Amino acid sequence: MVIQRTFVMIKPDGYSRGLVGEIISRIERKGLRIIGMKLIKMSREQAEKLYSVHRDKPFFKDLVSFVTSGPVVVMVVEGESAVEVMRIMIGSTDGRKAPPGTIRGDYALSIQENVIHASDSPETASYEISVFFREEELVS
Ligand code: 3AN
Repeated sequence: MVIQRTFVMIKPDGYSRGLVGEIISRIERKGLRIIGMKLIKMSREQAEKLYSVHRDKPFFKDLVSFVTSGPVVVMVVEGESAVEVMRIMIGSTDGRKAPPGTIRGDYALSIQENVIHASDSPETASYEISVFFREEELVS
């Protein structure tokens, strides 16, 4: 058993399309536990921190504009192999290629507007969690 924490964000397109309940249900039904959750309008500073690995990519500016364009739901999700399990549940980055049954496979047709983000490693997870949550805000 490896209990991990991961950072999950329902992006502005997921929020505006009314997919928050569906996504939370999938996470809960899988058996993972939400131990922190906020509905926020992300600041530019938070967005630049979240996507700092993409700072030099041509899509960085657009990406920051997109994630700050409307409300997002940020979550800390905990459970057995939570990082890998959430990555499998969300599907690959390009919604057109993500398999049916995954969140992006079922709800996204775009690379940028792909409904959801989840950390890609335990190290990234602890960094991303720290951008949005203080330890005291998480339930144990
Ligand atoms: P993932 O979200 O699957 O981990 P990353 O980390 O490669 O994918 O990319 C982070 C975010 O950057 C993606 N969710 C997407 O919104 C955006 N992105 C990635 N690649 C592209 C691209 N080629 N064009 C536009 N946006 C992109």
